[in-house]
Amino acid sequence: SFAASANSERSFIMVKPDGVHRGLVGDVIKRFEQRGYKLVGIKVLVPSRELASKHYAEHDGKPFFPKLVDFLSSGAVVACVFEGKDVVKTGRTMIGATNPLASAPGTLRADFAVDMGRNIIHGSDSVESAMREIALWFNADELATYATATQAWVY
Ligand code: FUP
Repeated sequence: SFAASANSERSFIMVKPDGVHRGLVGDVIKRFEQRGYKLVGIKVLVPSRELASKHYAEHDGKPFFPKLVDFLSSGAVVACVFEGKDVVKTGRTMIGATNPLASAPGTLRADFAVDMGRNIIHGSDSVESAMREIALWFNADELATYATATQAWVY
């Protein structure tokens, strides 16, 4: 059934430095577009250590945190906001498990990665995380509102 509120759910999806370095930006965006999700925000930047630390604040204090911040701020990332029905949960399914060796075949991490520290992509793990992350990485005026054919065909 049609539910406008569910269709406007948003997730923060980011191609991490290893994914950009390997030229996988298009592959990641293609998967989300062909599934029927709408790209409403996108930017390329080299994150500061401060931004990387804020993004991964939930891991602050864990043994791998310093290397995680080093890695995320080591090169360019492509930060995206995708919108559509159940995009947070479905996006996580499309991305796969944190450890690519444990990711289901057909997921982005299984198809493109073998190393937990180099798993090419980030996706918000809850609607609450998505709202926090989108506000951290984007200004409100960097997110577009527009119609797509996909909305009529898929939903
Ligand atoms: P995910 O939500 O799948 O990206 O996973 P987490 O938020 O749990 O972890 C974020 C990143 O930290 C992972 F992409 C890889 C890194 N990590 C480690 O290096 N070691 C760990 O034990 C857990 C995570």
